[in-house]
Amino acid sequence: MAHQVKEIPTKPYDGQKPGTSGLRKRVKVFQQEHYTENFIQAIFDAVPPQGATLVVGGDGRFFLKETIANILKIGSANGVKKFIIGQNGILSTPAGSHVIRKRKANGGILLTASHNPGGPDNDFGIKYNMSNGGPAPEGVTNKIFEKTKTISHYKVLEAPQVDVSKIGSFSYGPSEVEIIDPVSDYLEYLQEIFDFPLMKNFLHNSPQAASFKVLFDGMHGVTGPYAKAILLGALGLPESSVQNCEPLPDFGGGHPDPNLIYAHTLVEAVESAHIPFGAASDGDGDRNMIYGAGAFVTPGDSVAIIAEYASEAIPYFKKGGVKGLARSMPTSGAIDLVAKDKGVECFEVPTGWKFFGNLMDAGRLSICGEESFGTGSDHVREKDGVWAIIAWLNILAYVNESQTKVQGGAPAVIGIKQLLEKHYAKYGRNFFSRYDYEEVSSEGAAKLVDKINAHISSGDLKGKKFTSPSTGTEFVVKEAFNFDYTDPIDHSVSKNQGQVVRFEDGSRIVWRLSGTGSQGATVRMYVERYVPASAGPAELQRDTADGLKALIEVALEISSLKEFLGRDKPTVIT
Ligand code: VG1
Ligand code: CO
Repeated sequence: MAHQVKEIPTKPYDGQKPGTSGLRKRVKVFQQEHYTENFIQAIFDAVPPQGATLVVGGDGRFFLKETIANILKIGSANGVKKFIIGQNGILSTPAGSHVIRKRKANGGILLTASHNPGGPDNDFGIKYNMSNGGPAPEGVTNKIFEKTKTISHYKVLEAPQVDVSKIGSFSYGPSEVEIIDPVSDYLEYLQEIFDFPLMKNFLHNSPQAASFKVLFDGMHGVTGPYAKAILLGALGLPESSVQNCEPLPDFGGGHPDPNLIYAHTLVEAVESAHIPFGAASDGDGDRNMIYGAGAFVTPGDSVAIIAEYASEAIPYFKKGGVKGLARSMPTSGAIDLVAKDKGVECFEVPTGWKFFGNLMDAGRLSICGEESFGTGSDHVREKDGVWAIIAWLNILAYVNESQTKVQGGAPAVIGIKQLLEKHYAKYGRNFFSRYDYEEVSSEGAAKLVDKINAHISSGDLKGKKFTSPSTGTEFVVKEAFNFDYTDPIDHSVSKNQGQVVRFEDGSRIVWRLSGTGSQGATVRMYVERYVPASAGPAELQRDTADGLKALIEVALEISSLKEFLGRDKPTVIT
């Protein structure tokens, strides 16, 4: 049967360059005439989809349905053979990655602006993923960007809009469409990865069960249905173990970013009810925060602790082993210490999950993380919030069970706090914090970058001593450089991925411009200070802000940040 395909003339838009994680803009920008259509056609011009199977889904935010309709129209006209779409357009980012891999699709389009707020006045995003389930590497995103600059028309199939609300298959013009349950493939996979019988036993029958309560906060993002299926369904926890688990197009007006500031509903609930295990995830489900009463786990510590216990506690790693570890450059070096202890490789890659994919595909990387509340493994090719949360539950169940075996009777619960303390006592502690200056002027941000670059090229910081005005602590600069990365597998080079100043005592400061902001510029400043285990419990258990105060003062001084950005305080501290 001949299907009607129409060519619509269009003109290029400026600025359709995918950032750290796809194209992210205000909804209003995507709503401009032909704007979204241009970008979708550019994807298909860069990666021709003839005969391809394409997975499509997103985090449920405003403008999702309209975009899915466009992907179907344009994709079908460009030759997509089959679309696999989450029911109602819903697929968490990691579940999308899994569906691509499991069903051997050629790629996928994930519709999310992650942790950025949603709704008509907020953000939307489009990201292309490859057949390995991971975000397209820079070679591909650059090609997409090139296509957006010369686009002159896009193709559409002339057909009525399809209904994505019912599970099942139907044909759409020359293509096939399958609407799938967004949760079931993923749930089944997690049940293979983790020790569900161990967790169930711990949560229901162990001596610690009565006092070990769990609270998960979906922040009205995409993970609500996943968390309910896993925590309430598979693990049999009571309804009271989840909150904010209805996905909403505007995330209930909130900022779906799981950190101490935006996930305050979780923090407050955990503290007021003394809940030992709290967790939250972001809009599209790839980020996570682990927070128990009185104990916040920094993402750098979280991935290090998962790496520490994985091969003992988690069936997936018991079976496959831990091949290597990795972190993004600004992330603290806690995981490096675990890698050293275990004698496995550890990689430092630029910010953005796409940089982990080649290492995983090559069988050299099993567990990795980013300081931005991203943790994951080679089970998929995206970071995975729910995976990280269940990994923690699995590990806590394991250490408590091991302790019960040794001591018998009803030993005290080993909670998040005790596990952190144990880790610090073995490895020392990497105090870490990130300061974000959001939506500052691009001009000011450029001046800040230029100033640090001037220091880097003149070498004038080397050997220079900086003294914190409030504590008197001295820091002597060891080196200052721009972080460039050569991928060990395909040897592609990514330059200028952050400016680093390292000190003699091992502390460091990093500055980077965000690649996910949708407006103006966002400057991120990362500070890290290592305290060895020999410093003793009092030093190791200090409050983060206190442990980093001196270094932050020095970081502000070196960069003249306040002067260039005109901001006295960061927008967010994590
Ligand atoms: C930020 C984080 C980075 C993360 C990216 C996507 O990027 O710093 O670590 O990979 O967001 O996260 P940037 O360029 O703004 O610093 V999310 O949960 O999109 O998908
Ligand atoms: Co996200």
